[in-house]
Amino acid sequence: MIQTVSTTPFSDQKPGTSGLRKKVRVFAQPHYAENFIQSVFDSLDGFAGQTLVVGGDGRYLNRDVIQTVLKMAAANGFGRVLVGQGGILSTPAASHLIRASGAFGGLILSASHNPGGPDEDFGIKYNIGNGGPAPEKVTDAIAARSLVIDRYRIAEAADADIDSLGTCQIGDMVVEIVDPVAAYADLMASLFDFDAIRAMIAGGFTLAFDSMSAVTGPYAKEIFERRLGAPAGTVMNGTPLPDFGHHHPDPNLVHAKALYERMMAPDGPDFGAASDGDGDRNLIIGRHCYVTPSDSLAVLAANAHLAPGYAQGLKGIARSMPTSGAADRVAEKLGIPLCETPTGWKFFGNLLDAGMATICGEESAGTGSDHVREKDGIWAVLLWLNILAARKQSVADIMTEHWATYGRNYYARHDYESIVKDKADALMAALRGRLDSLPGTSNSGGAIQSADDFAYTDPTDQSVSRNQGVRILFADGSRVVFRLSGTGTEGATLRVYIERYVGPDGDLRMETAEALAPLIAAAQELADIRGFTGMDRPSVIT
Ligand code: VG1
Ligand code: CO
Repeated sequence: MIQTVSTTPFSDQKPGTSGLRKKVRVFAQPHYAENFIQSVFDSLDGFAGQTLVVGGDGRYLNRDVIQTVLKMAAANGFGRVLVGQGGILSTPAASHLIRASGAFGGLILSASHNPGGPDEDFGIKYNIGNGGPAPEKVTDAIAARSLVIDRYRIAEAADADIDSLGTCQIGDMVVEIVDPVAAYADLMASLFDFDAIRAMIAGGFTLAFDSMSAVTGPYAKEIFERRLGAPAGTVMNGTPLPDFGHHHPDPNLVHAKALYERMMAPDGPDFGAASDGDGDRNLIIGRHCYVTPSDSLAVLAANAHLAPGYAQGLKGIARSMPTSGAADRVAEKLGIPLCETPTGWKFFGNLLDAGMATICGEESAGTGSDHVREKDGIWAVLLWLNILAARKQSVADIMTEHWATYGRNYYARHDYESIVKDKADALMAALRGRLDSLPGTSNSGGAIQSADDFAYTDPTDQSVSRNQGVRILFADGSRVVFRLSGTGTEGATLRVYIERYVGPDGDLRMETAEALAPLIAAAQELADIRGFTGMDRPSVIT
């Protein structure tokens, strides 16, 4: 029995950088999730009888919303839904499943690196048939629909058993519960030299992987412990919990501090890594050697040919605008194109589909390739391990050699969290108002060469995205970038990205904070962060 339920619109359902993210209490309002899901379906064409993929990172509400999605998908005419067993699918595994099954698209239930639990965050993201996040034309259509929606369709049916592999029916629609890990692990085995990594581990190489009580636990145990032979216990916090054990599943030096301290200990492991709530981000730390995400992208691109899946070389590299230029120097040396996109993985999909890039990355600890259409935390860790096994060097030695070859992009991101939204908007408006007058002036950071608000034209479909972040470029190649986060659920977060390049002959051994001090002062002078926000220092530095 299909019910058509009358509803009224919510005014706050415009997807952000990566889907719709809200507090659980917002999502738990009557009709809230249903309105959004129906707005997604109403924005799509031609899915009757087709396959939809559904899964999430296991956070609070995941199981409930999966049942809602199943009943609404049946009522809206999908032919089949594939669900990860237990409702679990990491974001990259969902991307792979969409591609491998020829699905029409997928709904990924996650607020990614945001905390979970009854008082924390939930999210829903729609991915298209290439396995990647819906592009802006689709998310804009969803947002527009959400503002006028007046009904949704839902099947009256019992909850499906999502914990047992196998199939069941809701009306005419087949629900298939699939193993969330196996196909993904097979894909990884097809890209990397598992024998070499296994031999390295058997030879005494030690690693630690922190799943942060989020979705990668089952994937990491299968891949690192079972298939690659790392000892039990290599994977820490390996059981997905609805509240991530009260931790913030963001793999940075603040929230993955325990791993960092272990890696800096005298007898720490050779290699440490962590992933985020939904498994698309990665943190890489060698023994006594933290690798910034922007540097990690550059090292992975420079060495990818050492892994079987990339032996034929890269077609191109893509990075988001705020990500450091370290990858640009690798692209230059390899003689391949470098694309600069706005923040968010949805901008990489077209480039990957068109064969214009093989590897992509963001400064926010996301790296991935054309094997799926999402960033992929475990993939990045495996590529690092493959490179370490092939080069037989430590992470620290690889970084030293990399900087000696390409120079070093000193880099940091300063986040100012929980700012009152109006004040954050006023800060950005003031900055934008001064863009024309800044070039030719000087401040603590040096002489400003140019200043703009980043706009991007997609080279494959010519779609234009404006207002993607204010860039202040200095004459010596240094930069300061300002933008507001599009993934938060409370107030506003100002992100300030600071970068300074030092060539191979320069001082490559500075502390990052010291190398960036003049630019950090310049950011304060340019944006009057203290004046607008009342904050003396950032909440998080990555
Ligand atoms: C942040 C990051 C961005 C990333 C996005 C989704 O967006 O800066 O690089 O793609 O999160 O990552 P924003 O708008 O808050 O800066 V995830 O792992 O939370 O899906
Ligand atoms: Co994520």
